[in-house]
Amino acid sequence: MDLTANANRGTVTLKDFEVVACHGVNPEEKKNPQRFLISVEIFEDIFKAASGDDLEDTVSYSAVKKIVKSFVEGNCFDLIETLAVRLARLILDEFPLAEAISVEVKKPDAPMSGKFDYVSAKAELARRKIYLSLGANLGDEGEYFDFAIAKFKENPAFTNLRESARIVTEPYGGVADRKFLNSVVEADCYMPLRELLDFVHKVENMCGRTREVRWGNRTLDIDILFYGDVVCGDGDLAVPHADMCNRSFVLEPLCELAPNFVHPLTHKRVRDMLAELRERERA
Ligand code: PH2
Ligand code: MG
Ligand code: MG
Repeated sequence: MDLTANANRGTVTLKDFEVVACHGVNPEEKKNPQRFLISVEIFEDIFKAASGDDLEDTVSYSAVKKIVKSFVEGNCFDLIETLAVRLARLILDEFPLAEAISVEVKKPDAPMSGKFDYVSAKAELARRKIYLSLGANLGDEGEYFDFAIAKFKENPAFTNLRESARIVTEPYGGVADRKFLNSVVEADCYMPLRELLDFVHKVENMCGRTREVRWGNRTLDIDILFYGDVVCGDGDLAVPHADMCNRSFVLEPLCELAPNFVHPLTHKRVRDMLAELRERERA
């Protein structure tokens, strides 16, 4: 984790908590329980907890310990990677105050030859502010929007979800010839970026299938505008969205939610991107 970004945050940790359980690829490991040492590091605003000296304002390490014990004992995975990732997600689901997490699973008695301290797997997950653009120009656009919002809300990886006002916009780009409904969604999201892309494609497809029967053409489009301050140009995945500075149907609802969000490449605020677009449109 980046120490400077967390310099006024803090961590609560549980280190090498011992649980005896049955994870492993080996059939014997599934039969004979062995030791697992679990370390959890939770990144949060510990200064808030300290100022009120109140357990309600922090993540209780004893509550974390309880969850770790019951999850590690109550499951039986082949891989310690699976155990680490599933635990990390579960703890973020349970504790909204946790902003990021690192979970390390050590297996000191792994059944293999040679002298070693332990084998281990570590999972790191962080919640990031994400912004998504919703657009549709066929069928009952509002219904698709409602469906997508419901899908996001029922997935625990998304918290603090907000949608901008929905606006009717002229088609942009010279291909579509019907007006669009557009909005922007903000959320805190701990899904890795690839998984988020797969998830929004799944939601689009779910609408697409229904729509093909009921409305004909493809309608709901969900584009990732920002994924925290991450910059990614990986094949089909370009984040931040490459054309957002030219799209008032994106910048207007985005500005309603996050006027001061800073573009990680251009370092421009959303409000300034919108003002510059208006200026170019007038010229
Ligand atoms: N989406 C497009 C192309 N053009 N125009 C508007 N107004 N709204 C959109 O969502 C939109 C568009 C391709 O995704
Ligand atoms: Mg699009
Ligand atoms: Mg798209």
